[in-house]
Amino acid sequence: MEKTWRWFGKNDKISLADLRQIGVEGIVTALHDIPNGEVWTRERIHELRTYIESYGMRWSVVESLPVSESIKYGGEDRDQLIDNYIESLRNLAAEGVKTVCYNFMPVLDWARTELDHPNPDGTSNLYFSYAEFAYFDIYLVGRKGAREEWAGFRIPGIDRPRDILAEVEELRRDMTPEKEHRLVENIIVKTQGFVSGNIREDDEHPLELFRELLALYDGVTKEKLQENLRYFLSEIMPVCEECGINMCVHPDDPPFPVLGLPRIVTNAEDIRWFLNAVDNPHNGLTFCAGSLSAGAANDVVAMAREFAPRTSFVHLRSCHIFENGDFTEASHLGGRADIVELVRIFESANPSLPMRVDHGKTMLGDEGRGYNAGYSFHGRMFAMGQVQGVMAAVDRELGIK
Ligand code: DNO
Repeated sequence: MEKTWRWFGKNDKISLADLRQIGVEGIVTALHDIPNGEVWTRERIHELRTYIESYGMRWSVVESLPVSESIKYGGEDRDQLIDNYIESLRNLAAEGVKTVCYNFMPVLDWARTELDHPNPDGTSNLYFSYAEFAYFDIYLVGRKGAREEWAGFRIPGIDRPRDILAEVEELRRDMTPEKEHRLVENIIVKTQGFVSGNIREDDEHPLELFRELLALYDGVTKEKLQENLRYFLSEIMPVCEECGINMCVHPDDPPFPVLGLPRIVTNAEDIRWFLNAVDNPHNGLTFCAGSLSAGAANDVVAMAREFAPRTSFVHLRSCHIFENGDFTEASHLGGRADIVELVRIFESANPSLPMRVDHGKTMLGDEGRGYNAGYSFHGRMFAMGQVQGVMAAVDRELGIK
């Protein structure tokens, strides 16, 4: 696979010169400063592409060309927004950037409750706690019906019953305004600001904004969201075919419904549905082993075998699920995803697939450097070294040069 790295543009604290030193061949990035829904002009794409190339790498993948909320919930202006999307795709293709990652998650691009959960070895990781998430939902967002939903909640794939409401009340006993502030920051600001454009780091009232965004999805069921994805893909596919663009949807992270919002890319059945709904080789998948391994019922290796032919981009990362269902991000050589086997599968399927290591521990001075949540330098570099070693061994095994 092509070794790529997610780089957040010229303001990223990690430079392209640094990345060349650690074996990076291709860059995964986006025009992060362009508001969702606006056209990416050819000039802007050209400028960033040539900047990347001046460092001896290529712009391999766009992550992400964001899909506006209105396209997802089916707003009145969705056709105009799809036209803009198509224009951006044409401009990207004209500049030779032809792999485009996006997601179809309503409102929240990804969710974690803790960004620096300590590990016994002194490093820290991202973490998802159901109880903290439910606290946020019930007491901070104050979503109507949230308490009732959590009362009957069963964690998908986990047999052990769990009284989330009792845990929420226990958390409440020790809650402080600082802890509440941190939860809001973790769930809707620090994990979102740099990727989604819905909420920015400097928004003064993120919770109010968040409630307005949630309200856009009142009455939007799983079926409706699927229909809107089908509509979007059917509209853009002719242009993707014409220009050779591979669209690759990112699975939902975590892969289960949150905050009453539907989720449609969570497991093998969902993925089969969307690949068949618009059965075109340009309609493909970002195989994010991390997101999929956070689903207790997902067999990640079996999914890789099944979906490798429709995978255009690979994210290597692995989750560990605790007995109670909470999850954390494991080492890239541990956890549920079995990255060694995944490398075998994807190297055999297509050795030129772009792959990036996803997330990394915070370690060796990463803390306090202001990196985006999950996107440390040393932690990701360590993971990249591990994955490069796995790839070299697998390639030898398979006779791939
Ligand atoms: C988080 C990322 C996501 C991903 C988008 C793709 O670390 O995996 O933000 O880039 O969902 O559209």
